[in-house]
Amino acid sequence: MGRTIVVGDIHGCALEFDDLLRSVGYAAGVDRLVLVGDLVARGPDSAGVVELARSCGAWAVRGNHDEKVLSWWRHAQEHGRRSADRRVKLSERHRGVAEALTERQFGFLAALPLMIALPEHEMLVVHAGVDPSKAPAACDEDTLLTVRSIDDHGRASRKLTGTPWARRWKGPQQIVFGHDARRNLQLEDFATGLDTGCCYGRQLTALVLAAGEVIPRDRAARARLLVQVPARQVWCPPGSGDGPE
Ligand SMILES: [Mn+2]
Repeated sequence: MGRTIVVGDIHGCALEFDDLLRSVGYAAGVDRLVLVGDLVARGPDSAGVVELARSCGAWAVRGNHDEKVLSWWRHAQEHGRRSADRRVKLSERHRGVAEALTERQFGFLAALPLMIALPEHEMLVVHAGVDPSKAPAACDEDTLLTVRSIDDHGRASRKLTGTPWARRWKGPQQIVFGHDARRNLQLEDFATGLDTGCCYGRQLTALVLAAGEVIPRDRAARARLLVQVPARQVWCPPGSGDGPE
């Protein structure tokens, strides 16, 4: 049994995804690769990312950007692409992704769950997070795909104002997530945020656990399990009206 390598939001950064796999010495068929979602959009090569994930047999949870292009594809499957173009509004960048992905790549994204439990590491993986006032399994899809904060009324919110949900979550499971590039790496007692904004020219981050290793609660010990590669360039300029999401 190999290691478990959990990778933050890739967002179409296929070169850096490949750099990271080399950097951790990923062994195909031995190590388990788990992606926190948002494989697509913003970066230059969404299809390349999905293809690499698929060919590695990666596990992944669905992110909000993956879900966006999937909503178009599901409609297209049932009613045709022309109808989908009319009925499912996509931004320019999501339209580009929808045009680039093959049926097989869409099929890979469509099969992704919202949550992956890895009991041997005492860990859950979700894209955005959970509402800390509920059990993870009781959280709705919108929360799992978009939550960032807990507002003044104690409600889960997708906004950056308020307390990071990860700070409020008190376990018992450790939750590993992405989606919050603005807050960058988050190391809380029971949660680890891996979206370090690769598409914005920062880093792509992985958390690497040995077989059966329980994810450490100690933050310094957890930080030592991180591997980062730098972005090759700024793929998505801040201030382009397309800021961290
Ligand atoms: Mn996201």
